[in-house]
Amino acid sequence: MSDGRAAALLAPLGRPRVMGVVNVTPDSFSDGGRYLDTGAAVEHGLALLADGADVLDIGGESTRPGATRPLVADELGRVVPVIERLAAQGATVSVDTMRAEVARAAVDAGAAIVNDVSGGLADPGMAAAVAATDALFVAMHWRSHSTRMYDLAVYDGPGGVVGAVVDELADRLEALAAAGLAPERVVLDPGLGFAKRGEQNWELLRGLDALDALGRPVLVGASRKSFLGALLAGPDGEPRGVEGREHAHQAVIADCARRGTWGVRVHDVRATRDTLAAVAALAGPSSAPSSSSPSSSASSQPLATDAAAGCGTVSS
Ligand code: PMM
Repeated sequence: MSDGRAAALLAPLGRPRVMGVVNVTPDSFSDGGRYLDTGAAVEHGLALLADGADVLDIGGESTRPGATRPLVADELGRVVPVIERLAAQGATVSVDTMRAEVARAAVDAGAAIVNDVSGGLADPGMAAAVAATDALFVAMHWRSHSTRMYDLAVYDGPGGVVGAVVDELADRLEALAAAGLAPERVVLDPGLGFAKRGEQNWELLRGLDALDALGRPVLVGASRKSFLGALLAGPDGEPRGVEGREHAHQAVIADCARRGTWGVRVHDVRATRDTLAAVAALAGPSSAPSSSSPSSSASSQPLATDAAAGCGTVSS
């Protein structure tokens, strides 16, 4: 087994990698049912690539609050054909799964990243399964399946939600290493919206630099999440709907870019690449992209210098 692919995905890029979301599910909170058909999912993935996605994250299980888990066979049937077709077209593919069996099949089908929202907690076989491949592993902060997660959104320790997330991700790194998955193959994610209530998400975003103490690259998934809807609630207190949250999300993206975040998981790739282009331009002329077209600024071309983008953790 070689770590070549994982190392290439971790090489400094000078801006966050853009992971475009392809939910092959009937019930995801923002796009459930739109890409359940293999052809529609592949087409959507290709559109996201054209918009400038560096990675496509293919998921077959919704994690929306209260969601029922699909059968393993159904999850496999949703994601594997989509991964095969997108990987065959040269896309860098990630699989969003909590199941070792799905992770193995996805890597066999061409996935380079296993994105596990449970960080390996949901399936005790996950760490060893990924360790036996050359895939990169995204370990997100998680406390339970979505049916119970809000009961567990309690962060009473002295470090609050930031301290707890750092401590629990440190535990994950240790457990993954004990199961054979080296920290060098792991990206960490604070898990916005997962066992976190509205304000706790903002606290985490404000305190994101604390994750750097763990020495691993960081992925952030804020796109369309309910804490943005709550921020933008109307005078009647009604949260802003999913489609009206993108401008606020792009402010989060700009902040992630400023602090050198390794990756951002997003639904609107074009808006994200536009924001990243503006951030790079603001960082200085030497870091400006060679063209304003997102798809022409290939993922191997830095848009900002590492120093400007603060990418110290990315190359760790
Ligand atoms: N959020 C969702 C699904 N997968 N993976 C990572 N690593 N981080 C996230 O924040 C994350 C994720 C839920 O969002 P969706 O239903 O729009 O996919």
